[in-house]
Amino acid sequence: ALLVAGSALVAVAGAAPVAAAASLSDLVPAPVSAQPAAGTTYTLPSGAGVFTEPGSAPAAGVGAYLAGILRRSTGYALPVSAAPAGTPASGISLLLTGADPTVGAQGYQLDVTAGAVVIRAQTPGGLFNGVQTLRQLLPAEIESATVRPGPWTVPGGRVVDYPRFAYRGAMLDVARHFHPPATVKQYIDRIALYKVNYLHLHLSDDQGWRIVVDAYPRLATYGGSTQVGGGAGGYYTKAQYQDIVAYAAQRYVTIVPEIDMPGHTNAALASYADLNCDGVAPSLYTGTAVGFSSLCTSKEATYTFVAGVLSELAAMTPGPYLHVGGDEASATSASQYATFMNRVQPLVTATGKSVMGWHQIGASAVQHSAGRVVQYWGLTTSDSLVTSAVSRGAKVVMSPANKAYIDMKYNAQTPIGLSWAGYIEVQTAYEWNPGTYLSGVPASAVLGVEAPMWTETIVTEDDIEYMAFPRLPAIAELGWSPWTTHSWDAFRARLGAQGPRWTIMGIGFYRSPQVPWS
Ligand code: TNX
Repeated sequence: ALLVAGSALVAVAGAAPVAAAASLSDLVPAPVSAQPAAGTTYTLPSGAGVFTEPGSAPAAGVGAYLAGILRRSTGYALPVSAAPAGTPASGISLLLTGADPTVGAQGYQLDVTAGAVVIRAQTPGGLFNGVQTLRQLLPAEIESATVRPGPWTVPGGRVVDYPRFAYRGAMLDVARHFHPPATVKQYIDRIALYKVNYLHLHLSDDQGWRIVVDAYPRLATYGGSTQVGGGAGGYYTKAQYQDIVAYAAQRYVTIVPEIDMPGHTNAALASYADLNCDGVAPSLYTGTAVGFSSLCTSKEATYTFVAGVLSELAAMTPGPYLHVGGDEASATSASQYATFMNRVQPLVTATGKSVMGWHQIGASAVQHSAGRVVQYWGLTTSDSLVTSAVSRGAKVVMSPANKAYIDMKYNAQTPIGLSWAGYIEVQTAYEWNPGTYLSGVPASAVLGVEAPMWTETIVTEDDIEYMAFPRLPAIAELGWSPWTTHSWDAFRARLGAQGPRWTIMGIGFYRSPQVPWS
């Protein structure tokens, strides 16, 4: 309450050029531990440098990323160089030694004294997560694209932090409406702010095929030529896809590509008549129905096609997963579905990747393979398909549609979005525990969480941001923060303190009345 009162005072004095200091207690996601050093503040001097672990090109890359952000608003030169031996120099150090061992592969330790800021981690990805925390500890104006006066203060103290779950994801449906590479990159920047480390791209559906496959060129040129509502659609060239993958990797985000099958395939079926059981290609589809299309599960040509598509996709995807969809295959019988998946899953593992799919692939007739992940999107808190998969060793990514689907409307007045899974206000998105949500699924079987954004009604970058903010940070916190920190009242206050940052970044977020926006 004190903090809220504090920021209100600053708002009243809004004309003052002084940037308001941030607080160690306002971090989203909440850290494992944050101990303030009362009365201690670090102020970034104009001559500060960024010092990175000697000999580590990835650490230097994280340093360059941080300096790039800080230069825009501070106007300082912030040269990046190898850290000198001994006491950390005045400035910001990113080191791969000396972190508290509890931080593990993705965590970090952040120490702020009057003389220096030091982030320590065991991996460059851990440093990157520490950098996101440091951004939130600087005044909101640090996110400005133009030079601001500062002062650029950081509250003193120590943060030791690491994630609850290894997988914290967002999904973007680029099939229902095509979203160009620049939009995907912007979304990657947004999700990285909240330590989300996977972006699942839904690359194909009835309304469009969005990735070039050299062996089947009409998938993109014809299958990608429209979208919901009949617009021009589009697709990624291989170079564009690889550029997105590389951009994501620089932000420690792994791309999970999805080719949805055997249903949700009208765009492919329209592009290649041979994939249809009757050999007749349907028309392109621009509506929003689901469950009407299927690859022909009894034709050998289908498996030649899937093998070709998956091998080209795997060759340009460094991440561990290929997502095969598998949802809403209503035009396919249960036995045809199992036959299909039992042919397709080995095609994934043959590429060296692990199978990921919507939880329907958990059916007992569908075989398990090492590293398999099922993504739960149902509306109930027990599911026999998930428990069947888990009993055979699968891990689960939790995306319950009535909690985590950020394409759902916030309320009846929300101008875009769907509502089949209900309205999802911020509190609804936040108030569930991914580790205990599904009965019979222990936390140890939960790989993490993902917030899917389907785009039947979501067309522009602004649409994406309006639906993602503030719910994406809520799901990100469920994936990152220890359950002991979970508190709606504390979260809404911390979330409210993010508002000025989003405004400065140009994010047109939903001003939920549930949140005390500062
Ligand atoms: C269901 S949930 C779908 C998608 C739709 C979405 C809209 C799931 C795996 N499939 O095909 O786009 O609802 O919210």
